[in-house]
Amino acid sequence: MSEHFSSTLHTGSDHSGQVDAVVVGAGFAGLYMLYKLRLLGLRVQVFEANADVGGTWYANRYPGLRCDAESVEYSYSWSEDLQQDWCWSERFATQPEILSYIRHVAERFDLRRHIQFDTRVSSAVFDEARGLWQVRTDQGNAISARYFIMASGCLSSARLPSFEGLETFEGDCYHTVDWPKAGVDFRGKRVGIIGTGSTGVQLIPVAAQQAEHLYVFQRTPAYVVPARNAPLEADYVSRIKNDYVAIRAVARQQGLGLYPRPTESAVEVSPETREQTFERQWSVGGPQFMFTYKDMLTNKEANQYAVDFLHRKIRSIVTRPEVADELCSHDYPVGAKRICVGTDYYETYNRDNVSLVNVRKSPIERIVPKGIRTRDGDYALDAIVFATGYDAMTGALLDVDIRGLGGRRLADKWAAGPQNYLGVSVSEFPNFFMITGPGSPSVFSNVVLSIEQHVDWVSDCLQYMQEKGWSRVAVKEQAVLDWVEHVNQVANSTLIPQANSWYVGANIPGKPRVFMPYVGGVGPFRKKCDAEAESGYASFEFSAV
Ligand code: N01
Repeated sequence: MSEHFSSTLHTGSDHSGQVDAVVVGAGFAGLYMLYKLRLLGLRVQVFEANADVGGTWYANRYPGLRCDAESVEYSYSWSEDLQQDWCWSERFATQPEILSYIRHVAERFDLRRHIQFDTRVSSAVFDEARGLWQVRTDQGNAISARYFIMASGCLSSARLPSFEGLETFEGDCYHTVDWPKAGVDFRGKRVGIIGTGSTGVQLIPVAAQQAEHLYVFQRTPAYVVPARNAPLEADYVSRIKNDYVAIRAVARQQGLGLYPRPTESAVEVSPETREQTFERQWSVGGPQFMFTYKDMLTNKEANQYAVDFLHRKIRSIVTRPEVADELCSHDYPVGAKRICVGTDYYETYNRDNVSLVNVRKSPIERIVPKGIRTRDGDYALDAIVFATGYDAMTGALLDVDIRGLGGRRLADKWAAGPQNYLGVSVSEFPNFFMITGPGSPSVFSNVVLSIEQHVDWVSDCLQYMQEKGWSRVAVKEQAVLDWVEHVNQVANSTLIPQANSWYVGANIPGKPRVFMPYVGGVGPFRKKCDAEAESGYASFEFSAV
């Protein structure tokens, strides 16, 4: 269908407050979902909690933020004109560049008029008699919709650990997920950053250049590979653009939807070859370090070779041996927490104005008016930055009070973990869809590619229903049970569940420890979704009411 719309298309809710679909979120997922629903001729209302499009790329503005997937891949593929016209300037795009891309898409495809900003959906309750979702927002909207679609992102619900005494701190506090639009000036300040995941790793080198003194409060060392970011050369871009359709087609069948699967095993090559190959990947930079050998995430020995290589690198960069030791992780396989991609991360610890505080050895006891108190002493600070991550994958979904058949709350149904089918559908929750929900490749892939796959699947399903004259769809319980078992089996055949990561909800006290993303690869996942559609959606029940 054409990318441009005729004037007969619907623009949002009518006067009775009813639409065909409510979509939550106007990031990569919500915008494409909106676009596809409009192609089906549906009336769509999107609610977005932020003041503009962009989702997590709108909220996160901390200095140093850039994508850790290559720009030419981390972008929409559904419009050939768009991918030909847009020019990424760097290998790994900065947050402002990604945000301007998303804004461009919203304008180019005239999507804003369907979106109500500064509006958080508070509840969605399925009215069984009418077969409609009753959706309410914090701005007083009450709207009914045939379909309710959560496109709220996997990493959008911020997590602030409950540090005692936080309210007594006399300096400034920031969470990286809610960074002031005007920016922050750390010049002349003593700054503490808590957290060394992907976010902390990007922020720390930049903050160190400004702060009078930077204290990094590290509980678990990350494995960090250099980004080796650089401007994109015109020849490279034109080669990609000439071949974009084919490149995207290949990516859709690959493991993460990004890099070709390696074929060699780390345990079958000689130590010299292994070292040279790791060295080559290190000099290329970027997260494909994890794609050096095919068994790095499945074989302990293979993984340990990679860990040993990274430890050697840390020790060769960090000049103070005792600091280098603290930066080496020993308690989880590399890749079992998402590998971090940084610029001058380890080099930053050679600066005189940077101190690493090991809060595993000496835990943070409380925040005090003048700074942070650990078991071994106080750190005087003017500002504290929390780079403490997200209630990932389920956080944003359960922030909304979603109730299905019999008034059952999604939060109760998922008390033991996010049971669903293909990461998209939950039994007893008719006409409810999630984009890149738990149980799908989502965060364990090029998430833009996975978003497109899920959105296409949902819109194909709705088109199928239109053709059949059906208006209600619900997944069967057995399909959910089988899928959850499969997701776990695949995860358990790897080393990935072995870390206390947000993949398993370990960063949230009380969250059930369940492995959430699907790690079987985007290609196999797509095949399963396609097979479901080709079977006439055999795992689903349809009806006219
Ligand atoms: O969050 P995290 P993140 N006391 O949960 C520490 C994506 N992302 O925002 O590991 C002390 O990974 C915690 O320590 P520990 C990417 O997918 C992408 O960094 O729990 N420390 C950890 O070090 C990424 O994986 C980009 O022991 C505490 C840190 O806080 C995901 O977002 C950029 C603590 C949290 O790390 C999440 O990354 C940024 C406490 N009480 C993020 N509580 C791109 O480049 C927590 N920590 C695209």
